[in-house]
This record gives sequence, C-alpha cells and structure tokens, in this order.
Amino acid sequence: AGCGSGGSSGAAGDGKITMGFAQVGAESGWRTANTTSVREAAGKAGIELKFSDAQQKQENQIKAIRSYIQQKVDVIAFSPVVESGWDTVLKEARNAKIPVILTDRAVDSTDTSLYKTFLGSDFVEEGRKAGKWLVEEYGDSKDPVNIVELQGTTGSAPANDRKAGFAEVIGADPKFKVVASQTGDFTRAKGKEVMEAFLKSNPDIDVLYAHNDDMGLGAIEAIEGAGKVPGKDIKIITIDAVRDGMRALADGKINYIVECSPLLGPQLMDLAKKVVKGEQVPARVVTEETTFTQEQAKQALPTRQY
Ligand code: GYE
Repeated sequence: AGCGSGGSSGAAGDGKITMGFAQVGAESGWRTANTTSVREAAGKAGIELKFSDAQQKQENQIKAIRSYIQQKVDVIAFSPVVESGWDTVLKEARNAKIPVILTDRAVDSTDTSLYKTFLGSDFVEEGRKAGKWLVEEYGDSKDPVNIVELQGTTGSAPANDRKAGFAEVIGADPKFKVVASQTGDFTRAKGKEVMEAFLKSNPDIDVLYAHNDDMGLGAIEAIEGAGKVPGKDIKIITIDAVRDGMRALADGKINYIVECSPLLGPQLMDLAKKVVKGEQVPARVVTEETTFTQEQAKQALPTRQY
C-alpha cells in the first residue's frame, strides 16, 4: 500500500525500502499506540511495511524474522519480547546482509555487530523515577512501607530494568519493603488476577508499583473489589502514561505515572533510511520522557495523543 516512490531514495537499486517489523503483540495500550505509530510513520516515509504480531511469544518472533530474511526485505526492525536467545537468528540476518534495528526493547547479546542501533527508552531510569517519587512521598515517616510489585513480562528488558532501577532507589532506606513481586505479563487481566492474590496474602499493602498502566488498571479493579480505595488506601505508581492510565491518574486512582513514549515510528523510519543507505547511525537512541502527578495529568489529558 502507500503511494508513490517519492520520499526515500531506497537501497542500491533505488527502489522503495521494505521493512519487516516483528512486533511483540497487542498486550497493552502502549503496544497498540506503538503499532499505530510504526504503521503511520512507514506510510509517511514511503516505506513498505511487512508487519507481524508475535502474541508475546519469542518463537513467533523468530519465525517472523526468518520469513523476512527469506523475503529479502531491506531492513528488519523488531521489539524483542525477551532479552536473551537472539544470537542465532540475528546471525542469519547478518549473513544475509540485512541490517537489523532494535526498537523499544533490547537484547542481551554481547556481539553488538548483530544490530545497527537500538531505539527506545531508558527503562532503568524509569524505575528510578518511580522509586524517587516514593522516597519523597514517604520522606519523613519512620513507619514501614509495604510495597507490592507487578512485573512486566518475565525476561523482558522493561521488566528487568524497571525492577532494578526501582530497587536501587528504594534500597537506600530499609523502611521500604517489597513484600510481594510477581509478573502480570503487562496485561490488564493478569494485573487484576495477581493483585487479587496479593490482597489475599498481604493484609497490609501500602503501595503498588506496576511496571505498566494496564496492569495497574487491572489491579485497581481488584483493589475496589476488595473494598479498598485505590490511590488512598493503596497508593499506585505505574509506567507508560497511556490515555486510560492518565485518566485514572487524573481521577485520583493512580498517584504517579512515569512516562514511556510509544511514538517511536518517525525516528525508526529515519534510522531505517540511513542504515539501508549504509550511513552511520548512533548505536543508541534514547527516547525523551517525563513524569506526571495527578494535577499534571489533568492538564495533559486534553491534548494527549494516545
Ligand atoms: O511499557 C508495556 C508494554 O516494551 C516499553 O511493553 C514496552 C512495554 C510497555 O507492554 O506497556
């Protein structure tokens, strides 16, 4: 689809650039916004997009990447569902001389020649921002603060890093205790289910730290179902700042959101054009992000894009 050959100058043959994009899934509002951003930006850039949804399964992503290699696309971009286990398929791409761009999530390969660049957020920093809010919120108090944590998909970069950044900051004060920490797979349904279990086994939860808005929103249902008031009886910190999350923040049900931008499409297409032409690109491109209090959410909501 898309019209004309204009825009991009393309690979050696001067044709239109074809990108194979192996998406994680459709697990969250963030992911949906990210997919829209990638599709729209490809259209605008005149890049032909082959898109696949791996339903949060690494084996599906590996299959998609292999099929892009077979189809001889000009560039492969993907958001690795988990960090490890990519070397073999990335070597296949390199042997086929197809450049790879990591978007959103990183791989743990030590061989950095397996991909051209990594575009996405600093997840450790996001975790730190969440922790810093908590440290300020409970500044003077000497009482213990019981925290439950809903982790993202096990083995994913955002789950590993958001946990680490948060732990680093709250670890400085022993009054902060993570009494339970479990994966909710970045989905609303799992967030609700795991929070219900947390509430049953921990009578005294002060704070929920959820690695994304969707799990936080699911947890809010569980908290209300248990007859408690989210945002008051249990304070809630989440990450992403998608519209539903921002609404809950403005409504007082969430207390603080650390932003993670899904709007990676335009930068991805710029990088793709460059790597296809063989131009040098920075090894790491970090997304710019902010944080939101309840008041700031009220102000930002009317003009929020996603
Ligand atoms: O925070 C979460 C999504 O990789 C940054 O994945 C992304 C995360 C995002 O499912 O909502």
